[in-house]
Amino acid sequence: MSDLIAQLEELSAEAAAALATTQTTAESEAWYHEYLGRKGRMTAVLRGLGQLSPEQRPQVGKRANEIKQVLEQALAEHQEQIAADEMARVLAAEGIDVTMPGRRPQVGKLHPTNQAMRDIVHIFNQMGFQVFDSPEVETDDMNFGLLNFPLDHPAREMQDTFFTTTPDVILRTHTSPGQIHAMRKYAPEPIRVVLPGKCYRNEDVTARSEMMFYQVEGLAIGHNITFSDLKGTLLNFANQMYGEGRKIRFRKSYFPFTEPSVEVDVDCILCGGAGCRICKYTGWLEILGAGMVHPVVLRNGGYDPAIYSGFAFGMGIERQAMLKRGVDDIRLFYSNDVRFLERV
Ligand code: FA5
Repeated sequence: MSDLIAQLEELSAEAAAALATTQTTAESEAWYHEYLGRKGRMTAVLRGLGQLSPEQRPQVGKRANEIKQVLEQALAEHQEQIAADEMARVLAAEGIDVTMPGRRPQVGKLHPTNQAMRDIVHIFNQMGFQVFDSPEVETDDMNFGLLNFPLDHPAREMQDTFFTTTPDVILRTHTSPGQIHAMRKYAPEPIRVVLPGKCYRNEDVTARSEMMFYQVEGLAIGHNITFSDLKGTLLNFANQMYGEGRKIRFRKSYFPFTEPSVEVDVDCILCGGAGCRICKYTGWLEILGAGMVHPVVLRNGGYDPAIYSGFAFGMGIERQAMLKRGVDDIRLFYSNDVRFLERV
């Protein structure tokens, strides 16, 4: 028995010394097969166990297991060291200095139009308005006729239209046709919806006007909805969008689909009403158009104007983003200049 243990000890010492001389992962694996593998030298020595008495076998077996564990542990540590050395050699060859600070990864962010759209929609969601999707390509009737723009009426020229080669099919000039879609879907149920989306107008591009821009439409229809509801809703919006304590003012206006119609201003977020370049020294900034839904439009949507009333409003999203972020040229939004997109 002591003979076998002595052989194991000797093999263990030899294996440990041999392990220290291996320098690559492949060499260390060859070492494993030579000493600890199924056909390795340790297994060969342990074949002698069969000649021992049943009392002696467990003692020798126990010692063999201990030696095996120690060698396996040594192999694992040695292989880790080899891997670290190999990595260091590769890095040194490539000239990489791992102690240098890393480069900040470029992360994307929402486009300012999308950010403003999400802010606006979120505010109205909290007031119980749900998003309603409606098409960007419309019939002339949806965009104008059903919204009470009489044929050949000069009001149509308020919005210069892009026509398509298909007669009567146009790119919508505003999100208001979505009012008809929403009403026809839900009438006679009361509704509160917001309709965000792209609009197109064939007009000269300037610092304030684009050919393609976004609007958010709002529509509430029910019993006893009054102008005060419109005012309360928009004041709440202005406070959340531009900060608590905002004042709003209504100026009379004209839209064929609302009666009465108003344009709504908020007190200048830059000068607080004192007068500055942004508000053109008026103290006020225009933020949207609105009014009570015209009875003809209610009827076209499927609501009886004797029973139902409603309000609607529509705002330009880029214009809201411009006010909030102090951008003075709408053309920057879609010129894809990364410096602008990073700044706002
Ligand atoms: C309308 O489009 C009405 N449909 C709004 C409305 C809805 C009134 C519901 C009443 C009830 P207007 O043409 O004023 O109105 O446009 C509304 C807003 O869209 C403007 O205040 C402006 O913010 C934005 N807008 C209009 N034209 C452009 C343009 N060319 N470029 C960028 N924004 C524009």
